[in-house]
Amino acid sequence: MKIQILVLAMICTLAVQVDAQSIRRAKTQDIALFPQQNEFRNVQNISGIWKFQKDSLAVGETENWQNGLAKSCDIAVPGSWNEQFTDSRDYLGLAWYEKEVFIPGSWKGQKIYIRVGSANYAAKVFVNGKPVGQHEGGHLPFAFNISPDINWNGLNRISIQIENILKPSRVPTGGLVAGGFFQSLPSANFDFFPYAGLNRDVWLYTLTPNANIQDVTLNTGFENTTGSVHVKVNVDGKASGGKVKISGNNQEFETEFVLKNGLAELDVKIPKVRLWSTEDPFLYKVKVSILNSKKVVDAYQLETGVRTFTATDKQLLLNGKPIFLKGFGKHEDFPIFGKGTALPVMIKDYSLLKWVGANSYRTSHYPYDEEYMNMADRNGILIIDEIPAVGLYFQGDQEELKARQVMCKQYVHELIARDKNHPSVVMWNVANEPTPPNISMSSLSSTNIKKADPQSVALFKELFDLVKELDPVRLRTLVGVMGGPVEWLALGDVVCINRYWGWYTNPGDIKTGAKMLSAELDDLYGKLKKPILITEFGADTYPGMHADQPEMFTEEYQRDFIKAYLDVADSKDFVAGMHVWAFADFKTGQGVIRFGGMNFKGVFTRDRKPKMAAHYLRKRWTGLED
Ligand code: GCB
Repeated sequence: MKIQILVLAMICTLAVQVDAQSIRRAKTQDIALFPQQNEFRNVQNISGIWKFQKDSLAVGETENWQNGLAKSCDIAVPGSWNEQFTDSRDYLGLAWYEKEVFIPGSWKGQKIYIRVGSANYAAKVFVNGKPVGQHEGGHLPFAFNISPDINWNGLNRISIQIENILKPSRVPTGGLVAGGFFQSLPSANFDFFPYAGLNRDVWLYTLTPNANIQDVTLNTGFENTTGSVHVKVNVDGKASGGKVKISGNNQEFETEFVLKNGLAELDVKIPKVRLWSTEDPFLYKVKVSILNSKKVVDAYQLETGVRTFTATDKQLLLNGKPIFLKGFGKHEDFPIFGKGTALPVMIKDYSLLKWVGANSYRTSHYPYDEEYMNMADRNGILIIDEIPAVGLYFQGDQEELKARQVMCKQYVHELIARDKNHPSVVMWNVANEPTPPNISMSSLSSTNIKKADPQSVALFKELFDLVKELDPVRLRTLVGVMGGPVEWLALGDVVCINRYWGWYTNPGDIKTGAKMLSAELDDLYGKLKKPILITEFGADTYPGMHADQPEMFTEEYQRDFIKAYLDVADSKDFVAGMHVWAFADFKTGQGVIRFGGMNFKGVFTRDRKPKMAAHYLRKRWTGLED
């Protein structure tokens, strides 16, 4: 025990030393455009098998591990480190990744960047032993220009130091001194396993040297049968202008633009537009190219769906028509991969979403891999895109609170920079279940909700305002916990709540749970007059457990619980969507409320087999029998 405390103290001291060094931090603008291979740009995916070495005594940097790992083993990238070995499940301290890569001579003269899809939680990147940058926060990419550090005469050593210690100052929050039923190992303040490491791909890519397209922002609309795409182009370097070509549906439109201080904005009209919708997720191609001295010097191609997504006081409207959101809260989670990108699982999940009749999901509780977003665009699935602000609280150390707010703002910047052009993304969510002080199971009644303290309202308002500034068009929300204050919910354009009447309260009593839900919904709508989504409701269900009279943890109870909630929702015209918690069973820490370190509220098992509830939902949402 004493040794553990000593090691932890050393890790913390070193973490502070590392942060104190003046290594540049990642810039948000560098992740705006996903690396692309075309006639001006190159990409090399350097994922695969890397070298890996734990640094539990935090000596790596002083011992120059960035110059080569002496006692490494193999590790797969992408993939969390926790389940790839037999001794690292709960290890969250420092660890190093290393890979030697060859950079082709044809890349000489270009700007060369490294992009890391996600390193959970804090990362420092070295190229040939030299530090090139650092980033905090898992689940979002970061990139650094590494051109000056390239060795053109042989291999290049890429070293990435990662650390995932759970701390109260971090987002999501962890390392709190907890007690009672909610205590878990690792001590996360959130209900999913804090999988660490290089969870997504790593790429090297080039940008054109004198001028490159740095960002493109697309916003779409339509009037009658004419669509419009508002295009904003940001250029880094010397370019005079360029053109935007939009093509699709046997049409092609080209518009030229002039750059002023590296910026141009223009509108492209599309007569007889084919709108993007859940039934017909049609995507137009948008190609931007820029010129210098009449010569094209860079180009970038995106896809866009022309659509609008708005809210009335009761409904959500896709292209002006009411749409009811049917779907789930999900996780990136799979055995052995952990939070590592698992493409076959992604494909399977989209086919199951279609099979069950869902039209939407929430990226609970953090942004997902870019491929999830691309697939949502192509499959007509609507996304509530969430920053990793889960389990925020407002009492206690003010410095920690400030640090968390800084992180939340960074996440908002990075998420919108990365995902702003996806037609599938219809709403930004700034937090899941922030916790008011003194919340307890016995206070979870709609009638005794306490008023929020003004400081917490101000902090959320700051996040909502920032979202509006960065994306004036999309809807904004915050997902509220049972017993949470109404003032937080009031800040959003849409009210999202997670509810477990008949599970965490009134256990075993679905009927009373449904009544309480119904009463609370009426009360909330009366106060807020905005559409309400129930973004979580569900029951842990051990697959294969049955009962003639529905009983908690059986498949019958889960099915009946979900049915009761859906029936309540159907009786209220201001409920605009129902997301079952959860899509699939997922790994959590160990604790008495998580049998086998698992949350079993999935309607699919962790390996994606349907439980009874999944068959029930399919029938209810599609009308189809199996
Ligand atoms: C919640 C949380 C989610 C948990 C879920 C549960 O409200 O948002 O992260 O997994 O409850 O199952 O308790």
